[in-house]
Amino acid sequence: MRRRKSEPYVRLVEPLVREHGVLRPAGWEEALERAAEGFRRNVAAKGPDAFGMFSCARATNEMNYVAQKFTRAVIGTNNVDSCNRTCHAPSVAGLARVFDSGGGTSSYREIEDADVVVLWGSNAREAHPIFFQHVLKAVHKGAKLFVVDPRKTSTAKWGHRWLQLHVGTDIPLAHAVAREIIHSGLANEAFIERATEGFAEFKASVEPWTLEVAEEVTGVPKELIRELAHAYARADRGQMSWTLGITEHHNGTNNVLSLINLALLCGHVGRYGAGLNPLRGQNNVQGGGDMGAIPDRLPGFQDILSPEVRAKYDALWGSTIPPYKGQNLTQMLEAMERGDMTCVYIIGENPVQSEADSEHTRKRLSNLDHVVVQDIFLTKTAQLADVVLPASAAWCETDGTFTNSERRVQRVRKALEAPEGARDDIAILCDLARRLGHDEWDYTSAEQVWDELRQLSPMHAGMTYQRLADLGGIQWPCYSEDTIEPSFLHGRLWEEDPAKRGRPAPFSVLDHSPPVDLLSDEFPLRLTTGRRLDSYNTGVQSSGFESPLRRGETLDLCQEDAELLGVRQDELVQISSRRGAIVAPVRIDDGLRPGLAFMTFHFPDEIDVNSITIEATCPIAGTAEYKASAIRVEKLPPGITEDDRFTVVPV
Ligand SMILES: Nc1nc2c(c(=O)[nH]1)N[C@H]1C(S)=C(S)[C@@H](COP(=O)(O)OP(=O)(O)OC[C@H]3O[C@@H](n4cnc5c(=O)[nH]c(N)nc54)[C@H](O)[C@@H]3O)O[C@H]1N2
Ligand SMILES: Nc1nc2c(c(=O)[nH]1)N[C@H]1C(S)=C(S)[C@@H](COP(=O)(O)OP(=O)(O)OC[C@H]3O[C@@H](n4cnc5c(=O)[nH]c(N)nc54)[C@H](O)[C@@H]3O)O[C@H]1N2
Ligand SMILES: [Mo]
Repeated sequence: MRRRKSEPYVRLVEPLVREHGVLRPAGWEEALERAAEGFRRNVAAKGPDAFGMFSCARATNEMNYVAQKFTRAVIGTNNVDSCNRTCHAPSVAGLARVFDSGGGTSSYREIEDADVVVLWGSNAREAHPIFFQHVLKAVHKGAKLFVVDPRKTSTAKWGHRWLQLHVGTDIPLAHAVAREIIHSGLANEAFIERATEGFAEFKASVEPWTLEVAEEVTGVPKELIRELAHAYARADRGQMSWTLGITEHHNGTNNVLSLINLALLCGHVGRYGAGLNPLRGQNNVQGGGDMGAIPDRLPGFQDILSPEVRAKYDALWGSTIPPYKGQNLTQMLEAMERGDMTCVYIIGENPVQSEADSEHTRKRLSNLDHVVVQDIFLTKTAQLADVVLPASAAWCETDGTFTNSERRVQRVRKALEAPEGARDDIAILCDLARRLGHDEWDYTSAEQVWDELRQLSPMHAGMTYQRLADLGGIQWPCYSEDTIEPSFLHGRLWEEDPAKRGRPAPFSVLDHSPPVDLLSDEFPLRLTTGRRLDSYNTGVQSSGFESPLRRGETLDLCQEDAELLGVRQDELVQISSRRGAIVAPVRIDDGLRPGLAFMTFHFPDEIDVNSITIEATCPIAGTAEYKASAIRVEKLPPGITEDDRFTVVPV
């Protein structure tokens, strides 16, 4: 079978501006002036909230600090966000609700010392291979690994136990685990009494979820549910890690809260070795949020609604930060549709291919008066822009810091010169700020930016570049230059003295809510989407190379479903949802259950999977339900050929 291959993206080395509908090369002076003028015009016409910033989770902390400062201090709005919205915003929201801080609670070293590790909705073997090495070290030392995933992933193959639940049934499963722990007398009553609140209501709410009921709803045999409950509760050091199988749902935050409930029940938080750890997505998505590239927090996770916090920033920045939360990425896209947001500055994001229901996103962005895209490649999003600005690649061509999932801030050093014609992300932002009337914007080094941040963010205050280099990175919080805090968070919950213990951690009462895109006779199969080791997100940085590992996009089905549909391995089929249709080859995967299909979103130039996903979002966090769409799979109708894989057929 002939397969169409994505072309590699070519590095952007000169700015582009749109003229008579097409992008043409321009000098930096012209492009920057066009970019600045468009922002000026839109803000003058409709006010600062007509502006939106998509900041870059692959770029440094310093660049994210400058991007959010530009949004707040130069433009005057809090409309700034990043791809954290598409993945772990529910983790941050859930953890912050219970513990006042949205970070993962322990360190990689502690995973190695755990005796039970649960990977819930996470394919760490492929998506977090470095973290997974730490898990394997724990396994070698005797830890028991449980994997909760609807697919038998390569991670699940390493698990001692694999719990194959139906997509979207995580709350019933977590509730049944909780009920079993309570009924077996394994709950940590001393911890519950001392450090939590709302246990009685929680206990009553999980009472209906017997092992039998849960087996019926989740598809996981009750013996396995019991085994997970007993192992996790009896563990001295129980580690719970989760990723998008939990968060990318219309009720993602509630899913996260259902796992936090289990840790509270067993006292598996606030101690060395026990913890709750969302494995973050892009290399610096943790740092982007910490730097305030989110609409409701200033750098250091400080509340935008606090007048004292804003006053501190305004004093140093000479700004007037709006006293209300900005729009998150999901809300910004809605504001574009309403006409309330008319200009956007997108740094290192490719929303046209990464957002659910991509046709809808494309329309929303196409309607804007002014779109500026700053990237290292001419992405499909950049192709819609009015101005395209070529940036240097943060990971090898700039100086700065990144923050990983264990909250460790580490130095990044420039190893290569950026190609001639590309400019540093921070330098571009400073130039634009000056054109918008802020002559004082003249950062000459990443360290200068970092030292400004350290003055404002207590949790970073003690991390000088020198210390970061000497210690090989430091986990936040780090309040002063001569101290290091414990590797885990929330030790306060174990304090005897109530004053030191602080706010109790609340249990959450949660309802089961099945996926929004309902299965029906017309759309009888569940499609879940995710990652593979060989490719990266929308493929911009990983497309166009040959490798035996790499097989391009496929529709993965189990043998039984393939036989029912009368289709074979490699046969092209049409896949339709309530949004549209695509054409892709079948791959038989016996790690799937009848009724469940899997695709990635890594090859959108060949097959645009996000043209069929649903954009139902979590009302608390704004994250889309990428993990559950309803589809129909058919043999190719007569007349449709391989070339039609590009066509979105309206249904
Ligand atoms: N190689 C590679 N690594 C990456 C990336 C990449 O593109 N390629 N992307 C990075 C990014 S941005 C992120 S956010 C992370 C994501 O890392 P992961 O979240 O681990 O990756 P996914 O494959 O999206 O989803 C994880 C698993 O969720 C399962 N799942 C689906 N539905 C459900 C459900 O209802 N319940 C449960 N319990 N599980 C379910 C899927 O079967 C899948 O195996 O990876 C990062 N690392
Ligand atoms: N169907 C489906 N869709 C999904 C998901 C899913 O599981 N299923 N997962 C979602 C998740 S978790 C995420 S995080 C998103 C990812 O969505 P995006 O972040 O939109 O996608 P990426 O492909 O990672 O795009 C990153 C862009 O950053 C640019 N870039 C890299 N380094 C730099 C730099 O230093 N400076 C600048 N200026 N640009 C740079 C790259 O060239 C690329 O264009 O996709 C989401 N979409
Ligand atoms: Mo992500």
